[in-house]
Amino acid sequence: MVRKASTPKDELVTIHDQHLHRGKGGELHQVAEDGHDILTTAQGAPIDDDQNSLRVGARGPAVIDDFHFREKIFHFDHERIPERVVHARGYGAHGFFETYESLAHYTKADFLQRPGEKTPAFVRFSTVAGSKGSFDLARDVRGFAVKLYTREGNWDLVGNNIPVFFIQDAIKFPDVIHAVKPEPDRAFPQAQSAHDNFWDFISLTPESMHMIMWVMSDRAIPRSFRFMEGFGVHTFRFINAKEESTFVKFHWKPKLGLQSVVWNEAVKINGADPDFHRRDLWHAIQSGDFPEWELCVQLFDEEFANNFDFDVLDPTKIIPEEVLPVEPIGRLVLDRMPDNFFAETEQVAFMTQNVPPGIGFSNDPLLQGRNFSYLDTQLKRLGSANFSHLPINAPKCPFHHFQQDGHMAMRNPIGRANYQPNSWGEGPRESPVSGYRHFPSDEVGQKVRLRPESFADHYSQARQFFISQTLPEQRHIAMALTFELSKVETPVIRERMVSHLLNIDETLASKVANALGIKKMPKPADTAVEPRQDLDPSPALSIVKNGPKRFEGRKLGILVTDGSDAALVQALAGAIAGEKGIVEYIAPTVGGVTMSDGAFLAAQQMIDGGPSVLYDALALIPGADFVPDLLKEATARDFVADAFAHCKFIGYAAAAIPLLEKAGVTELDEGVVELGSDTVEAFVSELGKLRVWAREPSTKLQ
Ligand code: HDE
Repeated sequence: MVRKASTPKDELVTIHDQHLHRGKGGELHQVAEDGHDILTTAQGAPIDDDQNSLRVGARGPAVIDDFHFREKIFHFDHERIPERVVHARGYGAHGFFETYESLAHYTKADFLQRPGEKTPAFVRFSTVAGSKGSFDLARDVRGFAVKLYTREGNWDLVGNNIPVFFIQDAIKFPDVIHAVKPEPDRAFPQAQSAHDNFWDFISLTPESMHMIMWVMSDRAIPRSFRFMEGFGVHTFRFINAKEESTFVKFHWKPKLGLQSVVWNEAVKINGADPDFHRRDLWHAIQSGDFPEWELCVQLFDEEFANNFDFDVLDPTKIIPEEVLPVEPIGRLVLDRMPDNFFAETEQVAFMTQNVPPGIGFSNDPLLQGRNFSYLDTQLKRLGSANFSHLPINAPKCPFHHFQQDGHMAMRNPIGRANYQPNSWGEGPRESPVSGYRHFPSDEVGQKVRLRPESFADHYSQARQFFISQTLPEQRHIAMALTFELSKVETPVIRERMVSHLLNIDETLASKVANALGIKKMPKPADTAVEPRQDLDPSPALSIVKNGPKRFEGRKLGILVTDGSDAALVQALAGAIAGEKGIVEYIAPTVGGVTMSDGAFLAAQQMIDGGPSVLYDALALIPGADFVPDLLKEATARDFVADAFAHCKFIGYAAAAIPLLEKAGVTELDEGVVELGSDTVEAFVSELGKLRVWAREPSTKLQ
């Protein structure tokens, strides 16, 4: 019998005459005489003293009866599970997927039948190479794994923020991952591809060249999870009720547009805030600014596949959006952080083979290998075949099967029948009508280890990606290659990479060769087929061309001191709020400042802890009397110099001119704007452009 106790209301319940307290998650706690929750052992025994272990006298030896101490330490000793062998560092959030229109014509997937239907979702973003504790701004691919809890089972779209991959066959996955991870004899470098083993493998693996262009581009240093695309990478199938199949490629498009940082900034962010990406997602969701993506599809049939320039089963190729349009079919909104990181984000088990009826696989050899791998990895990490019993992994629809027992079985079949067929009339049976049916594709052939000839062109789309970039983005690719290869100690590996670049773009190759001090240009690498020069640029591949329309979701850092112009600060903050941007104040101390009108303004950062790399744009509004102090601070000078070097917009009050000069910002451009009551609005409306790339050649960073 459960009845509510009287004090305090709605919190205390009495069950079988025991007074209990209901916690946040609905769980019950034992209650002490004075009303606080009682700490218990895992067996439920209330604990009297959690500060001292049990011993013989105050200074004597510990005794073996101390089951509380023994249990506490035992459990602590076992708190860790193996980190993921790849994608170890990640951050997840809950949300929902909302279907736009019925896709019944293409797929019987239940969650895509009814416009407006919402399906619960969990998403985990990650880096690939680094350990769980590595920094967020590594130059790396980002994982973009989505679990939709549909009414006919979980659908896991385990994608990346880059639409191609390093290798064409899953059998090479251990090699590429071994090569990028810390070298086995020295155990460094952590979370970095800038070392010999990685570039040795890559330079011996021409099929990775298209991916290398993406990984050396700014795609690999995103500003935030919120501003990056996601891709299913492989060709999948939609299957409709008539058992007809349509090929499909999946894309996630962020509603707020694409944005990345520059490398010099990434390096500094890693020092200033190694959790930059997870903090960003946390704050966005906690402040109700829910990130959103559209799920888009490219749909095509066998005929398109047969006529397309490349093999649609080859995961090192894309179908350009200009060739085959990308159509939105629904939206994903992330609106809730997990209650507990370990229970949800760490224990979530994504598996490419989790598909509901209506979604199927193609013969992409990378996808086929992945379908094999993900189940193994969950057993290794989660330690039991019952990992699907964990709430984050369990379907939210009813499920019924005869799987039983094993470590940590939390749900076993009820009744006598645990097999099928049985004579007891008990238990579930298969349904040929509504059950999952694999697409009955015709498959014939010899059992061979053979790479298809249609996978042989490794350079044409690498070139297409490169020529689709704006000039600053091309510069960044050249700089990234130069940086990475400058960390390679073996000259022959550097030269081998340049020989591949020659097949992609000669100017790029010579730029990198010069920057590396290679005196004699190597010959272009041998190619199986002649690289094509005639593929049209695809504007959809550029980040700069697909940036935001306004400053929404971005952060302006305002440098203030005592005596800052209150009216100007208020006008600026108001204009940013109008654009749905975020403002943070950086002051000499985190205690805040007294403004020109005598009002107090709280600061979020002190100058030492809030370098300008943490912001998308900056405003310098110091009080004139306090500028001489700022001029003496290296961090204040770096604040301005970095913002300028990273091509950011800088607004300044006249009082800040000596600071600009001291930071070496003397040649002003359209991105460095004096702020006054008449210029604030115009300054803020320009911020959506994010960077003044025209400034870049004059900075010393390239
Ligand atoms: Fe994965 N991958 N992968 N991968 N992958 C894993 O599964 C694997 C590949 C991706 O946030 C592992 O649960 C093989 C491509 C993401 O929990 C493991 C191959 C793409 C995540 C595994 C690939 C991905 C993983 C490690 C080559 C983009 C993180 C832990 C055939 C389309 C999911 C785990 C999360 C995780 C195997 C290639 C995306 C070992 C064998 C291509 C986003 O099973």
